[in-house]
Amino acid sequence: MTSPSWNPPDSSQVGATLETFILEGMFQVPGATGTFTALLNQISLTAKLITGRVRSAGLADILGYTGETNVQGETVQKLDIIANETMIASLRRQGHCAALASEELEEPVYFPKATGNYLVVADPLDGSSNIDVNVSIGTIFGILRHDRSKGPPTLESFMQRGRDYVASGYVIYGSSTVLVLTTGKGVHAFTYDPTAGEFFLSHENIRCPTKGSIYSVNEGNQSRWSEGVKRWVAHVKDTDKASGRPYSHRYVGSLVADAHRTLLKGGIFAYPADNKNPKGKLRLLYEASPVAMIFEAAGGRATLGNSSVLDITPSELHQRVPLIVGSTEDVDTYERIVGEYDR
Ligand code: FDP
Repeated sequence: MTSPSWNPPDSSQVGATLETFILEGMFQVPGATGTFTALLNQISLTAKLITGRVRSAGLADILGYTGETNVQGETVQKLDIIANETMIASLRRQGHCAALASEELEEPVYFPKATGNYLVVADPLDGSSNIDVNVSIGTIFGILRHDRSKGPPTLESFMQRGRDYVASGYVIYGSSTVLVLTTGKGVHAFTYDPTAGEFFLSHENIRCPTKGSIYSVNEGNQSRWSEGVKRWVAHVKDTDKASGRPYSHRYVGSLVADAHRTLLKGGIFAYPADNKNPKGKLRLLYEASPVAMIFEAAGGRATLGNSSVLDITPSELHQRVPLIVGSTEDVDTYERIVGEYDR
């Protein structure tokens, strides 16, 4: 028997902790007060706490449904509630976040004692249909600026384009827990080491490949799609050696998992509008905009099908939109084919 040629790296040598990384970033910003840095640290704490609950869900009897439905009309699962409450509790504590809009709450929750000028939008536990079957789920978040000269935040304060978000990220609770973050320039991933209780920089400056070989879409929706979307799916499944087709199909059904794979390996993830969800299924503020910001910062693309996700100013808190993200060439091809048939 040969001895193993690979030893697991000592995570403390792989890179800086998330906290150090954020702090080092802060020192490069003249006049930074530390508020934004502290808010990011609260979000990282939230991710650690939710990781703990996700990892022990089977033991702690918190899997399964509560029997209630959330504002989207979906069945609420116990972990959804736990994740939502964890997020509220950690963001409320230090007063850096003035208000939080969450997928689980009809209206934003305001923190009147807060002095910070940031708002957070979040889907505390994304991919809830995958909780009970041990498949990757996640947390998605965006950080928005609030202009305090206009008074305390209101619902209107959240109606900001993704392009104006200060930062976005997601946490994937997969084979390991990984936090992916951008402040607009560069995308970095931090892997959680439970023995140290820290996120360590594991993927610095992620670039989404310009072209991939995987498409990700819920094919069960085929009969509800427009002609353009049907033609695009037929295209990626066609054989053409020169353009690397047919593509492989992967669909987890948790946005974080499908987006994360697409970000690292390239290709395309699409949740287009269909007859059942004529405006799209995914939520603009706390799903589409944060994910779109990450893809664009990593050199990928994010589109509604014919225009940029990051340029839409929301009109409602829980607004739904189509979302197509991925490698630039693959998203260009989607827009070209769908545009040709769905004028
Ligand atoms: P879920 O309903 O399980 O929470 O946010 C909604 C979401 O998951 C996304 O994570 C996922 O990409 C999508 O819906 C899956 O929808 P379908 O089950 O309709 O494919």
